[in-house]
Amino acid sequence: MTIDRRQLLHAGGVTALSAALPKLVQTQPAGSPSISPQGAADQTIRIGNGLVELAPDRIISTTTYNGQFPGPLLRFKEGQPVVIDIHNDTDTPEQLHWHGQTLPVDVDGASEEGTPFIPAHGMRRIIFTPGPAGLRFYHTHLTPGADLSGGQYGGQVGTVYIEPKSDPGRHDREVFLMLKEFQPALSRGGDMDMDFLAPATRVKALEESGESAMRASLAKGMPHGFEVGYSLFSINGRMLGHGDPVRVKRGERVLFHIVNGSATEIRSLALPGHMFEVVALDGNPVPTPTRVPVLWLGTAERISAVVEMNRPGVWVMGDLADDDRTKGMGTVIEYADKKGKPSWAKPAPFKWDYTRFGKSEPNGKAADETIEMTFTKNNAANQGFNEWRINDVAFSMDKMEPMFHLHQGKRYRLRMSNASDDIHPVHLHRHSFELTRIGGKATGGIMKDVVMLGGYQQVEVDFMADNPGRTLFHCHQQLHMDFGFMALFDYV
Ligand SMILES: [Cu+2]
Repeated sequence: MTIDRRQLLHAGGVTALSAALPKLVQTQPAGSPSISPQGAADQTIRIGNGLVELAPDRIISTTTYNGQFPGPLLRFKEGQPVVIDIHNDTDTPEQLHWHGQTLPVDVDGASEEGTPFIPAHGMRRIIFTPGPAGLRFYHTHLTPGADLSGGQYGGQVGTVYIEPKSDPGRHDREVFLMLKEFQPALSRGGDMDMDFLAPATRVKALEESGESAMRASLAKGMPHGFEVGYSLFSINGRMLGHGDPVRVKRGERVLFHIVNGSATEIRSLALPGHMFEVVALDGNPVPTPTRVPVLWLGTAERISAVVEMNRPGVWVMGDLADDDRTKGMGTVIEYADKKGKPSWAKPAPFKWDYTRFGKSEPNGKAADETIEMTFTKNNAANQGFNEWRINDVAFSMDKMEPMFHLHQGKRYRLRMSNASDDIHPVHLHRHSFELTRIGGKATGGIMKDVVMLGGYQQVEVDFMADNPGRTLFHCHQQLHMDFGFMALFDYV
């Protein structure tokens, strides 16, 4: 038995007991060291309301983990099971998703896969074996739809770091950065220009179908579908200028672990006069660590990058978008013995190309099966929100039917075609995938769990069906996900 009966009765009574118990028992992996289910948890997380002081005059009230933002940094050891108590002190059932880990469905944290909810004013004790090693994160996994106070618009985001069994250790220290916006509001279009992806190869047929669908919608008098914008921006829960600076010494090699914890935004990051040596994407070491002047992170993407501190001064490390940076999306890097106002300088234009971090020779592994996926936008079709479809089907939260049936042990290729002008950071639960083709360019060796798919572009990723059970695929842009951009895989 993996849950304390008294706690559970306190949590939700008999219904919760019968609903939660059979599944909880399965969460302890076979062969793992036995853990006393009655003992203290390794970690306790409380979901509840909290105040986040982004700046002295910018204190917001939102849902948080343990009353803080970001949630506590959880450090696990690869392969060493952990016991986690998750208490939900709110009035609504919750899901806590362990993003980027290869976990069973009953702990992954997605109701679409069958993970039990953490009941309102209740709790769940879960046990799992963390992995794979590297930078992961945890966040709520609800679909708030038009309610911009819910889901990942709030403060339920925290970093997970799973320590590898052997650490390469080519750095002096680690700094964790969580990028996150607050105070969302609906708008009609007006998104920033997102022309930063390379290669920029567009597929003409996708462009023609997407543009003609949009023209037809506007001709009928439809407005542009809602977008979300924000008025407050933060790194580690502080607006630029209001947090402690990152204090560094000349010659130090600082390993930054950066998480884009946004509900909807794509972020960039630069540190004037410095280069980022990207060593891992989504927590997984890349085949070709490469130095770049600018980082780009789609929603839920993570980057681990080493910066050699060789330009003494006081600097702003921040987003390229002036509007977002001046409203908080930045932090200060301060060298020892240097004082003064932090400097910002816009870097030269730079395109983000995943393949730069891949193998020079793709491995050419064949997939057992290729799954074609086409993403379309139905402009403003759902109460003014864009409706999103995968192969012409908008996901139904009522039916929750799997769209793709897999066979365990096979290697699958997802060939994703974007028939919209939006960038989609698409995410696969419970698996890592290998990037095999980006905008027509072959690559290999880059393992990720989110990839940005550019407007009217194609991306191919491969994954092994090695973690049976329902598996959720979705765009990590909350508005897209909530309005249809999800699909379930299951194994037969
Ligand atoms: Cu999307």
